[in-house]
Amino acid sequence: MNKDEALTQYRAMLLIRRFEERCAQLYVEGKIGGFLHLYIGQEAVGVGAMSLLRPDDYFITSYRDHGYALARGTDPRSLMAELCGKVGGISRGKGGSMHFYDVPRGNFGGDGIVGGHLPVAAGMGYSIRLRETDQVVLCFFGDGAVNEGAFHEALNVSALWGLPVVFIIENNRYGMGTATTRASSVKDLYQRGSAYGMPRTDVDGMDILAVRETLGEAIERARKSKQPTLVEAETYRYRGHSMSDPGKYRTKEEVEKMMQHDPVLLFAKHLQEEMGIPEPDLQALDKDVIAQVDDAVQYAEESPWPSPDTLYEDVYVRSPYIHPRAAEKDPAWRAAEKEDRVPEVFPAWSKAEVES
Ligand SMILES: Cc1ncc(C[n+]2csc(CCOP(=O)(O)OP(=O)(O)O)c2C)c(N)n1
Ligand SMILES: [Mg+2]
Repeated sequence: MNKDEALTQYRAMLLIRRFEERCAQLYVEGKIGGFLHLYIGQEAVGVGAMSLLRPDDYFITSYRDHGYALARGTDPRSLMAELCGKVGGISRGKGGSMHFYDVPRGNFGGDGIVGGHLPVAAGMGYSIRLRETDQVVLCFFGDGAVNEGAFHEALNVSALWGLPVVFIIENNRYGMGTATTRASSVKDLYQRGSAYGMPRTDVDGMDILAVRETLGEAIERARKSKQPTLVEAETYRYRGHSMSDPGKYRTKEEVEKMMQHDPVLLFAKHLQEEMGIPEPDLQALDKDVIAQVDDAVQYAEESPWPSPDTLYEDVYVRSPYIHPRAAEKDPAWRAAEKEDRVPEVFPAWSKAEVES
């Protein structure tokens, strides 16, 4: 990583932190409604992961989803407007915090059902195989999702069919108020991959450099060898599960102790000590990020509310998959039908294809 790349990633981590600090304020002021789950403390995972993707790669996430979008380059203005339910939002204000999408950036959205998006990630990987491209899918989820049936279904089929998906558990030690140790029969969650013969590993999720190294290998394996990987990133969320969490399941001392390994501070130290970047430069960057967030808030506040006439828009996709009888006459359905079948014998990738 050269200096420019390192500073870009540092800026992305700061942007997530400052953006979400403002989100918390806006929520208290009643300007953001619904649920709001903050990613603060986990920035190294999302930023490290996004820094490795190609523009044509995909990702899909749980409801704790703002950070990945910002790291992937979604405009903070359109994200803030989305969280405020305004028309200028990336999903026209109808997705909100948990359900916005940014398909041009390969963002297939947040999902409120724990583990519900893992089979979707497998489907995305399957579509890559059918189209015979070398894209990859990153699928982010929490430690709580590993106890859902969908996790096991998705891992099994991904290993069986050789789907190019990297499954990333962000073990932040709690699923709502339940400690991971009270919910999982095994301590090392990544070892669950052994049941499906899947390559697996864990990584310090507070250290962006370690995250980049580990995920870099997993992404390469998906791209070149069409093999999934299960990665467990050990991390910590500083804020409550959502804004309504009283936090009685952990002590203040525990949170403070974890904050000593803050991913932003850790990376700042690396930038100063190993890359010779002076502290005032990092402070100037922080000021600039704060100004960018102020601008995003102003944009969101000035953006209008969606008109009531649009209430029934964007609910269903007019798709042959949803209306098969009507779609019989539709040429798109006949084309789609071909892709919609799982072949009896899944075509093996030839050695030449893998190596090319
Ligand atoms: C299938 C399902 N069960 C329960 C819930 C309620 N719920 C929402 S978030 C959550 C905790 C998930 O924790 P984890 O997967 O560790 O993610 P984190 O919030 O820590 O990022 C639960 C139980 C849900 N949304 N979906
Ligand atoms: Mg968790």
